[in-house]
Amino acid sequence: WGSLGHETVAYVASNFVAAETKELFQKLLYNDTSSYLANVATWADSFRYTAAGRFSAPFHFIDAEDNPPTSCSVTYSRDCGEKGCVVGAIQNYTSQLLDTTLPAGTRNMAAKFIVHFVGDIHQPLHDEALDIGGNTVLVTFGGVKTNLHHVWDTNMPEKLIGGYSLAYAEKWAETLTTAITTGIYRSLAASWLDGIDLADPVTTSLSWAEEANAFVCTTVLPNGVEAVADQELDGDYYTAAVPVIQLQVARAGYRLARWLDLIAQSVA
Ligand code: DCM
Ligand code: DCM
Ligand code: DCM
Ligand code: ZN
Ligand code: ZN
Repeated sequence: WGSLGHETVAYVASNFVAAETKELFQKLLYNDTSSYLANVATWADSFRYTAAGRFSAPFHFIDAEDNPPTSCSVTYSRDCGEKGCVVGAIQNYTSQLLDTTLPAGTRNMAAKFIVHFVGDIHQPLHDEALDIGGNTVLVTFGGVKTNLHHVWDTNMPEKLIGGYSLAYAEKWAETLTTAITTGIYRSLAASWLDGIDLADPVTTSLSWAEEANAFVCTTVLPNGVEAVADQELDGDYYTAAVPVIQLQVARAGYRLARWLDLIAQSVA
């Protein structure tokens, strides 16, 4: 996701965490405002472009070597590369957050990574190898030349919400929070936490990756790459994508809240 998606995931999570979780993460992040998670949500995207942060570039995705739209799947052994992947990163940085003997700076960085990666794993094209997660599929959106990955990360979320500032993210998060507590997701949200297990971050996050990757077959590339390449996607394609974007950002925020709660309970 772009900054709007990541900050919205963070605000949704802030709306559901326990008081003790908020206290722990405000301390780890040196931020006593209500935006303590949103303010660090895009840090990992700046860090990966620095010399010191290059190692973390593969941690933003898992390159599922499946065959959309005929067949979608994610397998840890097949798809998590030598240099790592988002599933392995969630495991590693979760374990750092659980180790209270580590230096504060290490756990600060781990917290920033977890907030970001739980967002990215819910973006369907972050769980797909084909065409480098859609980055080499050239398309237009509203007449502007871009690529399929960027359309999902940024163009479609920003068209839906109307901007990308922190204030827009906070507003989108309020809408999704209401949908979770009293609206269209009310009867579903509990099941989003099925199988969540702090003792097994790989199985837990792989299930999130498989669920997102399934949308590559149904919604991202329902008729294959040829059907979207060089096409204008601000039309029926956008209309079909919106419910998936809303759902995936809501799920990411709700699951991030529970993941941080489980960490806070474990170190208490
Ligand atoms: N940004 C965004 N959506 C846009 C334009 C920019 O999410 N339509 C993000 C990308 C950068 C930050 O805002 O992280 C600053 O962008 P810029 O340098 O283009 O102002
Ligand atoms: N991005 C960028 N430069 C930065 C920070 C962010 O270009 N310094 C943008 C490029 C991608 C976006 O971050 O569109 C999303 O990356 P990801 O989906 O891994 O979060
Ligand atoms: N990306 C991905 N899968 C890949 C490579 C990159 O999901 N195999 C994502 C990370 C960024 C965007 O695509 O969100 C652009 O990546 P980069 O800046 O590395 O080109
Ligand atoms: Zn992306
Ligand atoms: Zn990222």
